Amino acid sequence: MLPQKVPFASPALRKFARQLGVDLTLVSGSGRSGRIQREDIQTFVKRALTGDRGAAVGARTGGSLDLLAWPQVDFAKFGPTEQQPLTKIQRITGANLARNWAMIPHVTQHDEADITEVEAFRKQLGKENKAIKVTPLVFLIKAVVATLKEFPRFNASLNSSGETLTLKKYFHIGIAVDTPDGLVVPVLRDCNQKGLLELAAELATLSVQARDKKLGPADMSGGCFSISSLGGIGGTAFTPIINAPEVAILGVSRSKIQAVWNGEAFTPRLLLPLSLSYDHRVIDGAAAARFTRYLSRTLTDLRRILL
Ligand code: CAO
Repeated sequence: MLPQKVPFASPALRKFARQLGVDLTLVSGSGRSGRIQREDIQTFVKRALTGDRGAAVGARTGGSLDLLAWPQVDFAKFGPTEQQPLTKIQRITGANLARNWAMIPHVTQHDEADITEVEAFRKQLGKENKAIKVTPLVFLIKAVVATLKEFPRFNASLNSSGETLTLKKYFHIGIAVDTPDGLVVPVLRDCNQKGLLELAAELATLSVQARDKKLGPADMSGGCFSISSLGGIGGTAFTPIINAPEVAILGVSRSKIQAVWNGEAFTPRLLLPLSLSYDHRVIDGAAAARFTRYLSRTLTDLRRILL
């Protein structure tokens, strides 16, 4: 086999290509002496996203999706329209989501946690600490860390050849934040070493920074596992897309009081819906069900975090 040509590209562009999962040997450079420009990578990704044959999203693993071309429709023929360009964040996030959805075999495990007692504790904390808003998400972060300790395979990354798993001994949790310009995922570091109030304060700071466009790449790198909470908005369940190279992500929907049979009578309990998407190459269904069961028990009885 002929050795692959090594393309000319600056270190910044190589990093950009790595983040998007683009194999530079497949990109034709339009610069001087075939040097690769940022636009060349963007065009390559666009072609891959629109299903252009030859632009292979799965190129790294040697496969091509070989999809049909994206439908070209003149919508104006059917009624009035307006063009709205995507923001830079939406374009970058979109390319990442498309790669992750196409390359990772996703399965979503749904479960729920009884957070009746946690909610009472949260309300109490809120009264005692008026300066800091403590939302259910902070309890989830602590419960997720305790669950990751119990199930280390969920705190891992698969290498690009799909042959080796890197297990992480640190607990950095990415939090999906909705901003007017699109979705970003800043990372809360060393969540195992921080208390609820410290995490609540950091989460508030990161959310404001995200919405003010003050986050840099360093704030969004190094995550082990992500949480996407739509609980403040509503809904009962959804399928979050894994944030590669992580191997799982937890989606959280809105908690609701429901009648639960306790063996003798129906009692009103506050139940929180959980949706765990996992990479089925790394995690089996049984392990995912055990993970969400453990997480649920931990949320119901937070003393388990001390174990
Ligand atoms: N059930 C019920 N209520 C919930 C809840 C849940 N699971 N989660 C949050 N809430 C409540 C909060 O307690 C808060 O109530 P009060 O205003 O009465 O105090 C309210 O909903 C709003 O919470 P919040 O959204 O401001 O705070 P948060 O800590 O839950 O979330 C953040 C912070 C940054 C994650 C969130 O603002 C956000 O951006 N979420 C969207 C993430 C997203 O888009 N994910 C989708 C990714 S896939 O496209």
